Amino acid sequence: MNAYVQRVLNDLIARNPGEKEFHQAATEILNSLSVVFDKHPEYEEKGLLELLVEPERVIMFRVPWADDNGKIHVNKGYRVQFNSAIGPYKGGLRFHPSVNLSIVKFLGFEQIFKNSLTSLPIGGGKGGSDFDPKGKSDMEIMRFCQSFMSELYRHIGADTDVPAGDIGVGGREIGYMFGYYKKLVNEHVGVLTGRGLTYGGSLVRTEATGYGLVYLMQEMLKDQDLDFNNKRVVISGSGNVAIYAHEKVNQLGGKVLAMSDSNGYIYDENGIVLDTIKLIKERNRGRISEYVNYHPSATYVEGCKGIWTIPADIALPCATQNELDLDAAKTLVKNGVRAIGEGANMPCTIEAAEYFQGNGVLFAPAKAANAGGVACSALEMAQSSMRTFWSFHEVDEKLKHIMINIFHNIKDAAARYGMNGNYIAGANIAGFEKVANAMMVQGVC
Ligand code: NDP
Ligand code: 2IT
Repeated sequence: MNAYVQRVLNDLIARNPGEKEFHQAATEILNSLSVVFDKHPEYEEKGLLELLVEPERVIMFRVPWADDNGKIHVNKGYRVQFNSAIGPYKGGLRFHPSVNLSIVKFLGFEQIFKNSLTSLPIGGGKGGSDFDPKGKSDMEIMRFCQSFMSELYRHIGADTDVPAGDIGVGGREIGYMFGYYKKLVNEHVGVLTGRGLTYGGSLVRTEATGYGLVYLMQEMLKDQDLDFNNKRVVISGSGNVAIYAHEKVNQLGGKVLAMSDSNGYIYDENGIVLDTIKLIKERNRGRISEYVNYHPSATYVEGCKGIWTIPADIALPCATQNELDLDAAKTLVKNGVRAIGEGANMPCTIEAAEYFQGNGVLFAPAKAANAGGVACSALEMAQSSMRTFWSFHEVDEKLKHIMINIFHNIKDAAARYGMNGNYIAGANIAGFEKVANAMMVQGVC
C-alpha cells in the first residue's frame, strides 16, 4: 500500500479505538485508493486524506422520552456530518439497538463516496439512535421522534444537512420528525427526504433503493450478456430495500426464492409472493415467520444466516452490515452464484467480497449498488427547491439513467487503473475523485 495511505489508516485505527465498523469501511476504501495516491503526490502535500477521514462535525445528544405507562427512557442520538465538499450533508437516520458511533461513522464515511457517485450535489452524513422501534406503539414512536428532533433541528437545514430514512426509519418516522421540525422552525422546507407525497415527498423514493439496485445489476449483467430472466434470486431482509428489489426482480422475469428478517428466513421454490410480504411487513409490521400461515408450501427456518445456503444465480444482501461472511460466500460460490448486489451498506465482510471477486462472481458494491435511494432523495430536494412535482415515470427514468451511469463510471474507473471488472475499486476511485477535486480547490478548511 502507498506509504501515506498506510500511515493515515494506521493513525485512524489508533485514534478511533474500538470503532471496528469504521475501521472496516476505511480499510476497504483506503486500500483501493492507494493507486490513486501513487499518481497524485499533491494530495499528501495538502493533507487531503487526513482531512477526509475526520468528520467535519460529530453531534451526540440524549433523547429522553416517556413510554405509554409514563416510564422515562433515555436513548443516545447521533448525527455525523462527515463531508460537505460537494454539497450539503446528506444521509439517512437509523433507529436500531445496535447503533453506536462506530456504525454511524462507517455509514457516514461510505455515504461521502456513494453520494459523489450519484453525480448530484450532495455531501456525506449519517445519524440515528440506539432506540428500538420494535413493539412500540405509534404514540411512543411519535414521542421519541419529537424528542430526537427537538435536538437535531438546530443542526440541520435544507441547505445544510438533509437527513432521510434507513433501518427502522420509514415514512411514519419521517412524518413525525418533519412535523416537529416545522413546528420548531416555522418553515415548510425540504429538510428531510422520504417525505409523504402530500407534504413535499417525491414519487419513487419509496421504491428507489430497491429499484436502483436492480437497475444497476441489470446493467452489470447486460455487460456480460446476462439478464434477470428466469434467474433464481435470494434477497436477505424484508424491509424497504428488500421489498422493492423483489418487485423489480419480478418485473424483469426473475424469481425470488427466499427472504428473511433478523429472526429467520422463508423459502419457496415456486417464488415468494410479494403482496404477502408487503401485507406482513409494511401493513402489519409483523414477522416473516407469519408467511407460512398464508402459503403452506413455503418453509420457515429459524436463524437468518442460513439463507445463503439456498442455491441462487443472484444474491442481493439487503438487511445489514456484515450479514454475509466468508463461509456464506464459499457456500454461494459452491452452489453456482453468478452475481452479488449489495443492497444493504457493507453487508459482505471484506473476506467475503474478495472471495467473490477471486472466484469470477460479478460483484456490485454497496456504494454504487444502493445509491438509488439517496439519488432519488436528491431528486426530491430538487423538486422541493423548484416547488414542482415530477411524475412517477419522470423520476423513475432519471433514477434508471443515474444507475446506468454509475455502472459505467465505476467500470471505467477500474479500467483506468488496470483493474478491469473490479467494481469495488472502481466505485471507491470514481466516488473519491470528485470529492478530492472539490476539497483541493476549497483549501484547508
Ligand atoms: P428496514 O428497517 O426497512 O429493513 C431492515 C431489514 O433488515 C429488516 O428485514 C430487518 O429485520 C433486517 N435487519 C436489520 N438489522 C438486522 C440485523 N442486525 N440482523 C439481521 N437482519 C437485520 O431498512 P432498509 O430496508 O431501509 O435498510 C436495509 C439496508 O439497506 C441497511 O443496510 C440500510 O443502511 C441500507 N440502505 C437503505 C436505504 C434506504 O433508502 N432505505 C438506502 C441505501 C441503503 P428485522 O425486522 O427483524 O429487524
Ligand atoms: O444509506 C443510504 O444511502 C440511505 N439510507 C439513504 C439516504 C438518503 O439520504 O436518502
